[in-house]
Amino acid sequence: MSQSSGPLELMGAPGSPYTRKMLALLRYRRIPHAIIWASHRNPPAGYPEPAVKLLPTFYFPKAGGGLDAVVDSTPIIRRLEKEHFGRSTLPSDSVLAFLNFLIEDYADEWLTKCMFHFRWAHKADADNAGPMLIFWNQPTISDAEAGPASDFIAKRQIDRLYVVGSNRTTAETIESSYARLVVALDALIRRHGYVLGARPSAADFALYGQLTQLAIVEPTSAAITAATSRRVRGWLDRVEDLSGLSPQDADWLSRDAMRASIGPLLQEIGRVYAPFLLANAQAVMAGAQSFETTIDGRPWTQPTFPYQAKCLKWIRDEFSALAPGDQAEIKNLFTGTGCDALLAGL
Ligand SMILES: N[C@@H](CCC(=O)N[C@@H](CS)C(=O)NCC(=O)O)C(=O)O
Repeated sequence: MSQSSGPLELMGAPGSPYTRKMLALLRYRRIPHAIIWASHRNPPAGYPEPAVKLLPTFYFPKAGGGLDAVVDSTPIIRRLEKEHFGRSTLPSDSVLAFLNFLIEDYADEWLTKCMFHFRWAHKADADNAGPMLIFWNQPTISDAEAGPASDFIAKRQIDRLYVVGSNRTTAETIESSYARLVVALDALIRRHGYVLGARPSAADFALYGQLTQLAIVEPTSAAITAATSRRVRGWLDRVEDLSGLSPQDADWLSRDAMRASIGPLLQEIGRVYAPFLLANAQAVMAGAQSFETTIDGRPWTQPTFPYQAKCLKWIRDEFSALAPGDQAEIKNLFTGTGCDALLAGL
């Protein structure tokens, strides 16, 4: 276990999008860190357990000694912004900062449906992912043991596809949403290099995390990405390590540049993620175990997800905290994108 002056330790896995999100962010921010490749099923000895066992788990030194096991990448990013100065991933302009929050949330909560779906819904992808999940964790396992272990994990994950809303009816909605995201991302990278300018934001790292799997590991979605945009793959390979970038404040998009470029990504978020968030939050409020709605013109059904009801609340809280002029700017940007529904009544 490290001393408080040592690198910030975290436990994660190469196949975990949120682990990859945070590793790339730590590299960009030049925060000394040490990744422990492990899982909660086989955790490193002597480290505390977090209240919710998710990857990555960060081990923050406690003031009085010892370590605090902390999960959830979005608040951890904000904590790291307070504890480490410079090379911020949060735009200085409040309108851009709000967009950053929304896009990060979309990547973490919607794109991860794409990731889980592409990983397990088609046989060719599941046949690839099963062994990968084993070898990412246990490089020395024998082939004789790896086979049954991989079959076990694949069956468990395939049986859980319904949890994220992946089924025969929703497959087209999920897959076409990923294909459109690649096009929208390509256009942003082409103009500016990153999503919100010539420097990366938390939103870039969130998109990057999911795409380290979707665009590289899963054969079906990797093929879609390569056929649509090799630029996106080039961006991914760069975002992995941006420790040598020298960001300037002027590298964030101006409001004019933002107005001219962010529309297609907002259209995509409004098309799939906004209706999902609203239907899920309504179901949580009604105490329903599951819900049915329409997303992108097709039926959608899945179990309710209380955490994602909080995501909607947090988006609305971020909006409410903006000055009236900034709120008006966001409302203008959202008009006709479907994202306006997220702010109903505000
Ligand atoms: N909101 C969390 C999500 C983290 C998460 O869902 N991690 C996945 C792995 S990528 C996980 O640990 N799932 C539970 C499991 O694998 O048992 C974050 O942003 O860090």
